[in-house]
Amino acid sequence: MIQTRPKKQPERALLIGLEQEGVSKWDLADSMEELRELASSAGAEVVDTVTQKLSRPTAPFYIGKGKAEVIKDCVQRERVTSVIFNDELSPAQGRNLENLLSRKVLDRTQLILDIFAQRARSREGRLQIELAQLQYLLPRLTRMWNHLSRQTGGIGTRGPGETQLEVDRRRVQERIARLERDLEGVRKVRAIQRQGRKRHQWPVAAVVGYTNAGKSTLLNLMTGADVLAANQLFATLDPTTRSFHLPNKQRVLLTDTVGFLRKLPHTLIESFKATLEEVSDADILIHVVDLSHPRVDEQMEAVDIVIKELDAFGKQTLIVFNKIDLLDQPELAGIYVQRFPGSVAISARTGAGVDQFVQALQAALGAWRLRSRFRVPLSDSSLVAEIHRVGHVLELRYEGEYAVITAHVPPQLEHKLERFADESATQVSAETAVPPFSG
Ligand SMILES: Nc1nc2c(ncn2[C@@H]2O[C@H](COP(=O)(O)OP(=O)(O)OP(=O)(O)O)[C@@H](O)[C@H]2O)c(=O)[nH]1
Ligand SMILES: [Mg+2]
Repeated sequence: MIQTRPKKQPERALLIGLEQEGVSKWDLADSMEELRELASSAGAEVVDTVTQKLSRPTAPFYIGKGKAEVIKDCVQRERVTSVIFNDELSPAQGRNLENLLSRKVLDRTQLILDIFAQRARSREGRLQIELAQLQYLLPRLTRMWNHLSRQTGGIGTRGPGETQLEVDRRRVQERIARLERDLEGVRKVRAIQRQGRKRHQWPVAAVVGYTNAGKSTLLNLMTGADVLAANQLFATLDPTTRSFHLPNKQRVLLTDTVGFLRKLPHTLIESFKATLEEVSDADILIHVVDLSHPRVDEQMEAVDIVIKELDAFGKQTLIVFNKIDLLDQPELAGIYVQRFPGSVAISARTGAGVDQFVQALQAALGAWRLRSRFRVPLSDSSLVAEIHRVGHVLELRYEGEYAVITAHVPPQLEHKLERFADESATQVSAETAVPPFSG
């Protein structure tokens, strides 16, 4: 990445986490490790980590009052410039902690937002991140206002201050509305672009996965693209689409997009709708997994959760276990491939296993080459919605009480739709079977 800003002294960060009831020591250690990675991805230097065992966060300070005092000492001794908490803080907790510690207080959400803000390059990315930041800020404006009133001194400033707060709040709300309008425009443009791709009938595969799993590296390897691939979290923010040909000459579009993370802030997913629609609208998902990561199962689960949130669950998915060149126990690859039938194990760095990946993708897309026609009663709206969600609709007509849909659908949906197959469907697919995709 090109460093556009002058080099500053790195922030000295102290990380704080809670070991809560129902959360194992392991989970805490993991998420603290992830917080550390997030902090260094944001450019901070982690000075120390403090954890506390509590049944639940306290209302005023998140941690216990006594612990907060201990942290205050540590902050001064270690010349800490920012204190980062492992969960989202309430507006009141943030305010109290800042008052007590006299340092910048951040939570996990703000840290992630900050990394996104640093990475955003495109106009779309910037609009999305600004929206997420303002939505985070809005309920916390009082905290900012308290800072100001302290600086300008107490008596007499209260009335005008409050008015100012109202003005600020309205401004932020107006800006949010403006950003939402602009992003709606972006969504429309993206939808038109996708429509264009559909006309070509090239299947679209969205590369999804936990951040740092190797999605961009795989895209670069397959398509010769030049997407930044780096050992940092959220290296990719903007979706990039490139095409390549399978051995059978079929052309496939691969879309690389933003990585997922456990506890990904909801405001962020909401704001990144325009970008993430590339995922919900894809024909097939390629789920890239870093098999060398010690918490591989949890990462896969986190990705599934985000996929559900994006309403893309149930789409045909090809699981790709990556980074097999880094495995201490090489037999792990075989174990995982067996556990997830249809998956493949590769190294996007060395190219090992990539032939199998290509074969698996070709096989998975083979089913897409048959188009079928279905007559679905309009009363069965959930089925019509499902065809749209997991299929690739080429044509939609209404005939009385029926929707007549011509679509490519994955095998599992084809079974479900058997009884709705149009009389002439077999003939249709034989006559107008999609010619080999050509580029
Ligand atoms: N050893 C090894 N390293 C890999 C492999 N694939 C990717 N990497 C490295 O892993 C790091 C992350 O790769 P990326 O391709 O940027 O990962 P990503 O999934 O696009 O990550 P984000 O865009 O940040 O979500 C980079 O340093 C890659 O060089 C692999 O198969 N083996
Ligand atoms: Mg990437």
